[in-house]
Amino acid sequence: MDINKIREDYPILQRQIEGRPLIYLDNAATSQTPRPVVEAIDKMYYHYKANVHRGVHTLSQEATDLVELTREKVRAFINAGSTQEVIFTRGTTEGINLVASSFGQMLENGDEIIVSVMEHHSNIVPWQLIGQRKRVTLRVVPINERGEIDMQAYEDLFSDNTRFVAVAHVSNVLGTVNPVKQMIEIAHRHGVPVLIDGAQAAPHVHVDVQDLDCDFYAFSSHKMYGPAGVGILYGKRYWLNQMPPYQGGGEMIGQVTFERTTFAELPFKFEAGTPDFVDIAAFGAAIDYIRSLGIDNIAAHEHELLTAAVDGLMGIEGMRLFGTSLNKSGVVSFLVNDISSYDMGLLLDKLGIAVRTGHHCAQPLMARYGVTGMVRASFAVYNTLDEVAAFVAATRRVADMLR
Ligand code: C6P
Repeated sequence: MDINKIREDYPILQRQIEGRPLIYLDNAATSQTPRPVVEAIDKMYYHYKANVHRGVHTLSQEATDLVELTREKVRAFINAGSTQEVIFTRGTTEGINLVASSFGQMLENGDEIIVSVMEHHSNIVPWQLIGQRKRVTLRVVPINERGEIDMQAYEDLFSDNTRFVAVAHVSNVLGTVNPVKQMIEIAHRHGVPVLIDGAQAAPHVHVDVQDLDCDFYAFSSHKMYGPAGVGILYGKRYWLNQMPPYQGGGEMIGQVTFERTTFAELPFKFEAGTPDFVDIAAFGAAIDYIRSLGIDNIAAHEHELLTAAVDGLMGIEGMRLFGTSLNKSGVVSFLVNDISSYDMGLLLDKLGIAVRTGHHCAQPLMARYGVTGMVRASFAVYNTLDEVAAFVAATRRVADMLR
């Protein structure tokens, strides 16, 4: 891959921050958007804007075709068996809330849900909300010092009351790529369905939902070079057919009377209201973009950046890295001595470097490590080894200043 050529598709990367070239290392929060995706948004507004699935007129049919084309692109991207299993949402958060809220109605008092200690709040709080209505408890899988799931402890957590497992494919803080295929196999041996939070995996690792055999898989477009406001929930037809609708409204119905309503077929049963059809269509362009680069090429490049960053940071006195699993995606979280993550982030910004600081929406994980926040750098395909070197040098400089 010619990274300099790739960078030309991102005008934002030409920006100066505090008089220095922007080095954008907050890709796990959101990635930047290349020209073909922005052009797809423009094209929708300029030529195809019409509500979808509702009109006989040409514009509406064309807009509908573009949305359904994205559904097919997503199906192929994650190798789902059918487009009926691909639901458009607003993002990972909404996808998980959909499952927690809908599947949650089928749970009983005393049931247990297994999550891991490295989950993002999006994969903790929706399950706790069920617990407010029913006596459902969370059982939490611990991790070892490298930030890897303790598989024996995971297996030991299953009981006769376990009804669901919800785990991240890739941790947004540690970068750990969890052995989800094995975790799903274990859960299925106990007859328990599994939701995978794929927010940090879909942009970086090859996802095959049939090979994983997961029951649900949620992810967000805006972390995948796509527009904000769109997400995907994959769900096995077997479960989606049994689950009650998440929201009511237009599009999700079969027949409505004041006495009784029947619901639409999948996937529309779970898509109440007008979807974000402009951004959904543009998400199709983002998937084309990733496919044209090749997810394996992206992963290999990010791994090179990660290795350089880890090697460089380890040379800084007082450096503490969090998440040292061998199977790790392009995320590096750290603290230097007792320098607060906020101070470090603020001063890195003065040097033009965008990193994320704080608890990363993973407070239980922060508690596990006995800290309140970390500094996190996360990589995307357009980052370069020179940027990594500048980031390491800037971190050393700030650390020396604040020591
Ligand atoms: N993590 C981060 O900086 P949404 O906001 O719905 O697109 O994604 C939520 C989400 C769920 N799971 C994981 C593992 C995530 O990393 C995220 C988003 C961002 O780490 C923003 S908090």
